[in-house]
Amino acid sequence: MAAFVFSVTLLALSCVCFGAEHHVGDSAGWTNKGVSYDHWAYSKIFQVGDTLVFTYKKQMHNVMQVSREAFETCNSSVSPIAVYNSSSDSIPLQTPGDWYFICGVPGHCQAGMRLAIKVSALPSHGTDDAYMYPSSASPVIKYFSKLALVVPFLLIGITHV
Ligand SMILES: [Cu+2]
Repeated sequence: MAAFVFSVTLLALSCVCFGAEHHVGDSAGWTNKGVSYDHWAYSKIFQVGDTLVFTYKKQMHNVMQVSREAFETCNSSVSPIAVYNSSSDSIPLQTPGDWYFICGVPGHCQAGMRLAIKVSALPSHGTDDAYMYPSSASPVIKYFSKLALVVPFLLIGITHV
């Protein structure tokens, strides 16, 4: 029972303290086979603390984090901010603002392997509600978020009596 409650607590905490994982291109991954990454990103909300996961065949692609200019011109010869080539790259989004990624293999950026996202700030270590939740969150969401945090601790207290 205690183990169950503990895992529920971890789940509840992970929802608040750790960001979402975004798998770029969903099941298609990072590819030059006709995925629109504009379209993929359009429906997503990216926040500080989230992680981008790029999955692809190592021999065929890579991931370069680049400047806006390099993104717009598909110029991979401008020194990139970061280069990833593990075939499964988890990139933590640590700062708010615009992030740009391209594939550095010649022709691939032009073929659509380019991703621009906007990361919004969401400080995750505050204790005040105003810092933990975006001001747009409804009171109901705030209430249940709080409940999700408090209830498992109450349960732990009960099971340990
Ligand atoms: Cu590529």
